[in-house]
Order: sequence, then C-alpha cells, then structure tokens
Amino acid sequence: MTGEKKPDVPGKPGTGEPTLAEPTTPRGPLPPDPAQGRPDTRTPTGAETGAPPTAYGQQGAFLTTAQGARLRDTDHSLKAGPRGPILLQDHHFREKITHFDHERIPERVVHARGAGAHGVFTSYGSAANLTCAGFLREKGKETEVFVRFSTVLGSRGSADTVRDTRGFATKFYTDEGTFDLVGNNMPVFFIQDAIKFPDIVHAAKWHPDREIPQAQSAHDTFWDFVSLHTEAQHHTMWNMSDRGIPRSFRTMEGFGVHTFRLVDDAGGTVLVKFHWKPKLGVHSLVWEEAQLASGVDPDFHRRDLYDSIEAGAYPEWELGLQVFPDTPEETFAGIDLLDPTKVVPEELAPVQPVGKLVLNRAPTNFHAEVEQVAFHLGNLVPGIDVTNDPLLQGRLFSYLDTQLTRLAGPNFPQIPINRPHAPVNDMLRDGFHQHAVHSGVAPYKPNSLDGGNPFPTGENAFLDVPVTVTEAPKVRDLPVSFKDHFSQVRLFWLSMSPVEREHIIRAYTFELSKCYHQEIRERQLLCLANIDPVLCERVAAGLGLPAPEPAIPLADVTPSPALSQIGRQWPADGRIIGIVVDETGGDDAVAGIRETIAGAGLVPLIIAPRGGKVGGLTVHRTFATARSIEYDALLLAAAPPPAADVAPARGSSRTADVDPRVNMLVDECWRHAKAIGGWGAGAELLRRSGLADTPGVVTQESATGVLAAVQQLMAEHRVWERFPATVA
Ligand code: HDE
Repeated sequence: MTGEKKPDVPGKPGTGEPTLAEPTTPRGPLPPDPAQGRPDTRTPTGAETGAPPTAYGQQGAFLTTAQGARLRDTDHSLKAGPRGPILLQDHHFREKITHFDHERIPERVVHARGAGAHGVFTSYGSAANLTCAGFLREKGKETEVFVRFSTVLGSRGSADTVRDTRGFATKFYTDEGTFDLVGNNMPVFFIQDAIKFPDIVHAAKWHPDREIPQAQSAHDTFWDFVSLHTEAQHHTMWNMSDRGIPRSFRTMEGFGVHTFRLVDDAGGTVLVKFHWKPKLGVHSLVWEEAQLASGVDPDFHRRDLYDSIEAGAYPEWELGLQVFPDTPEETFAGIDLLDPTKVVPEELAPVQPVGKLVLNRAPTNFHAEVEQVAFHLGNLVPGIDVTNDPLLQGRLFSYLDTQLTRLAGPNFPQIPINRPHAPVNDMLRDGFHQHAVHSGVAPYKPNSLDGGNPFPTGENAFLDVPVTVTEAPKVRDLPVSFKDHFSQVRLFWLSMSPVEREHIIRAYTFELSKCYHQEIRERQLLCLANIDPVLCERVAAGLGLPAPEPAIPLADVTPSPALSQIGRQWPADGRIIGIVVDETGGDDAVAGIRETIAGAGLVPLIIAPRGGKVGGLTVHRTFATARSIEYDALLLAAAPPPAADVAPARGSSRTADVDPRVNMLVDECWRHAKAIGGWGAGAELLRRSGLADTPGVVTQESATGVLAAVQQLMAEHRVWERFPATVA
C-alpha cells in the first residue's frame, strides 16, 4: 500500500491548474484508489505463519457482518411489522450499533489535537562518525517515518491556531527497530523534573469547575503556576513569542529538547541535541490571523498539511545535531546539558545537518493512524541512548504507561501504525487484543523446549552505555545549576528583533489581562522585571499597573541571533497567492499569471464575486469566503464593484465603488503584513485606498512585473516594515 501512486486528478503541478485539487474544479468520479482497498490487518507474526494475507483483512465487493456473512439490507432494523418495535433478535442491528457505540477511544491527556503524515527520512551519512544507528550512519539510506504534529492543551476538536506549544513527534521505522523522536516546536520545557508534569498540566488545562478556557494559556491557573514556579518562565516566553502561533506545521522548527547520547561502532559517545529545520523557514501567524483562523477555519494547520501533500508541495525538514563532548560534568560552555529549561545557542554549537525528512503521504484513515499512533521515548535503537535529564527520565515511564489505557491493553505495538518494520521476536504473550498467533511452547528463557529460541545477541544489539553514576546520597533534589531561571529568558528576549519583541509584549499583556486575579498579574510582573525592564514596563503599562524593580541583577548574556525568525530569505514553494478578479475574470494577464505562479511551485487561487467560472477561469474562493489568513500574498487584477446584495461600504469614500469585501481583504492583507500587488484597475484601487506608496505594495502596469516583485517580497515571509518598531 505504501508509495502507490494516486490516480491523476486535476490540480497537479504542470497541468496549468492550481496545484491544489480544488473542490470547485468540476470532475467525474475518481477511479478506485488502490490504496483504499482492504485495510491491512495482518501482523508480522500472521504473515510468518504463511497464511494468505486475505485471511486477515477486509475484502470483496459485498457488505458483510463482522463475521463475513453477506447482508441484504443495512438500512432497516428488523421489526414486528413496518410500524412495530425492533426485535432483540436483530443481530445485524446490535452489531452495527454496539460497534458504533464504542468507536471513540480516550483522547490523549495532553497533545489530544493533532494531525499526522507519512514520509521518508534520507540520511546524509554525515553522522557516521558519531553513531552506529544505521538510519543515520549510511549515506542515502531511506527510512519510512510517520510524524504527528499537535497542540498541547486543547481537546481533540479544539482550534489549530491557538497560542500554545506544538508537538512534533516522529516515528522512524528503522531496520534496527523503531526510534521515536518525541519533540516539540520549542527547545525548552516548563519544568525540570518529570514529577511536576501533572502540576503544569493541571494548571495549564481548563479550570476544573467549568472546563474553560479551551486550548488557551490565557487564564488564572496557568499564570498562577508559572509566576510561582519560575523555572517555567523560559518556556512561557517562547509561548508568548511568535513561535506560539505557527503559520503552518511545515514552517515550524522541531526540537528533541533533552540531550541524548550517541554511541559509535567503537563504543565512543557524544552528547547531542536534535533539531528539525524546516525548508521553508520558521514562519508564524500574526495574532489577529490566529484569532480569525480559529473561527474561519479551525482546521487551518491540518488542512495546510494535507493540502500541501496533495499538491505535491511536500513539507520538508533537515534533521540536525548539536554535538557536545561527553564529559563527566555534562555541560557545554557553562550550560548544564541535563537542564531542559536551557538552550545551547547555535552560535556556540552549530546545528550539523545529518538527513532530510519529506512528508509525502496523508493518512488513509485518521483514527487508525493518527489517533492510534503511540510514541515512546524508550523506543531507542542501537547507537542512540538517553541521558539523566530528570525530565527525560520521567518521560521514559509515562508514554508506555499512558498507552495502556488509551489503547486498551499492552498489545498496541501490534496496531498497524505502531508495528516495527524490523523483524520482531519477543517473548511477550497474550493480553487484550492479541493479534499474533504465536507458535512454540516456551516464551521464557532459558528454555530447551523451543530449542533455546529466541537468542540474545551482541550483534547490532542495543547498548545501554555504562555511564558512571556518581556515588551520591538518595535525594529529592536537583543540581544547583538548575536554579538559574532567568538568564536564558533574557537571552531569548534580547535575541528577538524589535517587531518580535513588540509581539511578545502584546501577548503577555493580552494573556495577563484575561486573568481575574490581580495578585497573579502582579506576581508575573515581578518575574518580567527579572528578565528585562522595558518588557516589564510595557506590559505593566498595558495592565495599568506599576512596573516593579528586579529582585535579582539582570543577567549579562550574549544574544543568539539564530533564535530570531526574521531577517532571512526563504524559498516560497507551496505558498499561496490570491488573485482578485471581477465578473469578467479580469484581463488577459490573469491566466498567464496563474500559470506562472503554479509553474513556480506556488499555489494561485482565483478570488471572484461568485463561484463556478468567470471569464473561463475556475473560481477557487468567492468574496464571501476569502479572508487574509489563507494567502501569503494578494494580487489585484480588477477593482470589482459592490455586489447588489452586500451592505454598502463603510470607511474610505475613495473606494466606495469597490465591493466592501474586497476592501476588507486588502485591508486585512495589509494589516497582516502580506505582499500586495496590482495592475490596471487593481493598481488604481491600491492608489485610491492610499496604500500604493506603503512598504510591500507593488503597483505596475505589467502583471508579470508585479508578480516578480511580490515573489521577491515573499522570500522574507512578511513585509515587516509595516509593523511599527516601538521597542528598540
Ligand atoms: Fe509528553 N506526553 N510528557 N512531552 N508529549 C505525551 O503521551 C509527558 C514532554 C510530547 O503525537 C503523552 O501518548 C511527561 C516534553 C509530544 O502522540 C504522555 C512529560 C516534550 C506528545 C506524556 C512530558 C513532550 C506527548 C500523552 C514530563 C517535548 C504527543 C499522550 C516529564 C520534548 C505525542 C501520549 C503524539 C504526549 C507525558 C513532557 C512531547 C502523558 C510525563 C518535554 C509531542 O505520556
């Protein structure tokens, strides 16, 4: 089933159509998709018994019961006469309803809302001198992967664009067993010891009495906890920064957070931190977009992931390593590598690329794959080992434990998405939902009855690195170095550009304004005072409170420009350009522009007064649905007049002859710092609205000239000059 080509549908690159398969593109029914045959429910053990695969899966054209008996009717329950009561004897009714009643499984206690995709990881071979893990060591080696992205706080049905940390969990199905890299889009965590995980999660999730707010940290219990528990301040500032509202999953960085240990062929070790670097660069929403998307399209990130895969604009990341010598102190440049609230600036330890991840296949069935996938930090392969980071150590227990309830028993590794691609020969037996038909009589060691099978081996086997554990008393404590809670928050703050700082100030102000308890706001201001006086004063001013003095000296830190998202150029692949046309479909240039955009690997969407076709062009969005959030740039090929059934324009009388929804779209795109271009009547509209002479607005007579200038602007993601820089 893997890698099978989907039938060609309109909307593929090179067809002249937009690269997204638009639902408005008229087309006949698709031919049967070979990937949607029977679900593959074989287990590796089942296949090994030599039984035909069909013995294990669903098949055939006819509807049957779960036991394979063909059915005549599934629309009517068996009744005592057409007007009579349903008979208890109706076995099909009872099977159908009972199964339905049990369709849902418990959602994850955290990271409940997610989306996943299949892909391939290709090793560059550059880590060959660091690890014996085959999937990293061998140049060109391809390994199948499944990745699940998630928000942390919200329930399964919550909105995608809330301010939150994002999960970035990757399952590598390597030849040597499954390796799970269960990371986040932020490199630090709220707590330093796993025993506090229930505390931070109880504080950050909804209030227990009313179960509000959903998927938000803007409430009293969250700020109560983080202001009292100052080791959370670093992660909190990452959440308040633009990293808390990613533009899409494919523009997020990923981090393993903890320090891991790599082992080479000779048993030599190094300490490493894992990084995922997105090909399209790190790119975030602006706050107003995030709020709009929560209403206009709560599935914004999920949709973007699947649309981009469908369009062939496959999301890509490079896996990189920060490498540190494995010394007894486990520090680097004075930074404790076991403290998960600290980063090592990339300027001190550059991220070395070791491979490439491409996501190229959406799930076939969301429940079977995205809901049932089970990640676990203990899924390690030879060549990768853990360290004593006390957060990591606790996670090693939690993941396996949580799956026992969530996936109802100990046999969840046999669920198709969780099955290793390496041969399995364990001595684990029985339990709920046992799919394997194990042969043999001696699942114990030592045995003579099964010929001593299976045999432990030293060949290519997992190695627990024999690190020396210092002779120390048994204590409930942490190292002294973990007590520095503020210096790296200041480092992060000072590494931001002015516009990013402005966003951080606004995020703190918004969130704290949502708290009911004055003492919580005041306590958080005390924390901000220890980070930076400007930050503290600005947030205090927004809250109408006095700014307190710092309780500790401000840390003397060197900023790390690599932490900022702004100031670099990125490829524009797969990004979306909206083109506004009128009832005529705009001028002749539109069709050509659309093809140029699609040919360059971007997605052109025609925005018109109504659906269907205008002037021979397929309409993808109408004025009724088009909002700025969807577009990375906007082109105006016309200045459409107001539709008869739309309320008259308000605001500028200079553009009152233009459809107010177009005026709103242009205003929104401008406010959200998107590149805007226009030619002909479109350019005239921009001039009349007073935007033509502002940064990032292109007006020219030639449509191709406009497009070229807009594409250039898109390389920086946004027209940052439009945001007033009030923080130096
Ligand atoms: Fe998790 N975390 N976590 N976490 N975590 C879970 O496992 C936990 C932490 C992360 O898409 C749970 O299967 C503890 C850090 C991701 O399925 C649970 C601690 C990081 C996902 C759990 C942490 C993560 C989870 C809930 C503190 C980034 C979603 C459901 C010691 C490095 C995986 C599940 C998916 C999920 C426990 C902290 C990332 C309860 C105890 C740090 C991406 O086991």
